[in-house]
Amino acid sequence: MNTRNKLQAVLFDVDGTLADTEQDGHRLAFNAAFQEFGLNWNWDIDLYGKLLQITGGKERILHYIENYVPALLDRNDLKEWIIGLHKAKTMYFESLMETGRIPLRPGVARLIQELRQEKVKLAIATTTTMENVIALLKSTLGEESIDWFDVIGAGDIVPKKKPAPDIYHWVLNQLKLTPQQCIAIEDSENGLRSALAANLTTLITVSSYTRSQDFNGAVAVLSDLGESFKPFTKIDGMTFNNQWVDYQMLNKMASITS
Ligand code: XBP
Ligand code: MG
Repeated sequence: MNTRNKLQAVLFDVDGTLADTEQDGHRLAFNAAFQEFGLNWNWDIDLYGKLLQITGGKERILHYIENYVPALLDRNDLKEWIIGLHKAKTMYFESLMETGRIPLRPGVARLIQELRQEKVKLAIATTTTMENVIALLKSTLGEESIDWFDVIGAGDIVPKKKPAPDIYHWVLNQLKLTPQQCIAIEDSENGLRSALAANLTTLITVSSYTRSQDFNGAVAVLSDLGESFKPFTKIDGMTFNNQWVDYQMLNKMASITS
């Protein structure tokens, strides 16, 4: 193994990767905000799946308006109005997270602890709003877990959201690491395109909305990170002699692909 390329950091996506937050988290928060604003919009499970092609909540609302309620485009305060609506959505999402109803996905907590023990840096590269990341980490791993991450890149910190590579470039820059020293873990095609465009070896753990997407270019596509008592299922990509994703497997991935 080329020790020069030893794994230095793991860059985690949030929505769909750390936790399955979309269907019963973000979607419900959007609908609650719509209700608060007196809108008769309802993003059902199917429609929300289609809208997920557009990353970012504010961008998703604008896309919905353009395609489903174009009369609203005449509002001259549209941008501010969307910002207000999205702020309400973020508050609903935070309250939902406080209930603790959305758990981390299999293997996530275990892998995070293992990487900390191995002194591998942890980072987050996500499209979602920072408040959402904090709320999810607090409710699942506890308040102190926020400090376990060396860098958290979230939301509007970069102008172009995934599939643009900007958020990964930003995080790598903050970490002062090269892509060859890192692994990205993603759940969606948009996330994969973003990470690959930043030259990152990318592992996919599919989530409920993303399992039939195109993951060409991923080092491996797995059902989840797996646990010793509940191994992952390999869907595509390279085979590693592991049944759950651990430090050693990620290190192998980083050295093989760099
Ligand atoms: C996640 C997203 C986010 C969330 C909502 O994509 O697209 O927009 O759905 O978050 P990824 P906000 O997992 O690829 O980062 O409403 O806070 O934008
Ligand atoms: Mg995701």
